[in-house]
Amino acid sequence: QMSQLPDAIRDKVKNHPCYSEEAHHYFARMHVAVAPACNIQCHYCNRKYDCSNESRPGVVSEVLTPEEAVMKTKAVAANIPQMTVLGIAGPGDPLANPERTFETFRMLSEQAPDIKLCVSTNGLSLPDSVEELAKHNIDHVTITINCVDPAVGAKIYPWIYWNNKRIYGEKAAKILIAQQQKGLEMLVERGILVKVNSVMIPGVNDEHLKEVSRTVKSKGAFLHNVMPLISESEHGTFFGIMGQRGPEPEELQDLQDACSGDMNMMRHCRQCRADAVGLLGEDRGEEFTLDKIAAMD
Ligand code: CLF
Ligand code: SF4
Repeated sequence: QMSQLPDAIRDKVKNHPCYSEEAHHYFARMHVAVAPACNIQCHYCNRKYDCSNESRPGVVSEVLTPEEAVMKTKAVAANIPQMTVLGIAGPGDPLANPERTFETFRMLSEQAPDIKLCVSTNGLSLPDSVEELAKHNIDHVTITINCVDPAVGAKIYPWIYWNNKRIYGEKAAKILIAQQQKGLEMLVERGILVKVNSVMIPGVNDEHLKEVSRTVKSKGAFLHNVMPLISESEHGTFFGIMGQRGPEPEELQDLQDACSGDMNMMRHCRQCRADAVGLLGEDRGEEFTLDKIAAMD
């Protein structure tokens, strides 16, 4: 599959464990949790936990300053030679914390230029950030797109924070969708690879995600990753809608199969924490807490 890609794209994905299924056996990623704030509310998010854009609800991530994030990245790179990608994926929205996120990227591109930089966002402020992302040579951007129809969106997003105001319902979803699609187009125009993550919520957007897949493909997204809603009662996931379940594994696979006629599907996502370290599915974050890093030198 990889051998069919144009050279320029193959170079961008061959060491990236999320963008290449083959690469994930050999290459590791790490996340630094530098982005605590968010500019929207997803029904499936509890801010006590990491961003469900990318992560499994669990224990709260330790929020790092950009300086601490750089220290941690260097310590991990020195100890895990397979670590090729540094991602910022939460615990809130990276682009809703532009100073912290871009300061981290700026320092890393100077101090550790061999590490690929990756970011995941809900997309609301993506159009305003594209230029800055391109400036830091970020080749991989993930947008979480759960809908292209505001009526569906209103069931997933109770509100967004936009131009210093809180906006609710379909009006909010319409703005979010427009920003996501515009951001996607702007990234593709600049040759930045875009992966789209979608959270499959049975009875809410499951059928609709086929249309999402076709839409993002037609705009040039490289990969589509449909992830299951993690609905564990102890996390009270999908607030406001009691009893919302996640999909069964077969339902998820059927939807991925249905989308795969039109689109490259990612099927090896492990729904990482916002502070995950190591190969996908492996979490070595405990080895690299700030006090352990301080004790290393
Ligand atoms: Fe992290 Fe996301 Fe970059 Fe990967 S994770 S910011 S693209 S480096 Fe990967 Fe983890 Fe799935 Fe994300 S397995 S949750 S898709
Ligand atoms: Fe939570 Fe992420 Fe949604 Fe923000 S974008 S509300 S952090 S799941």
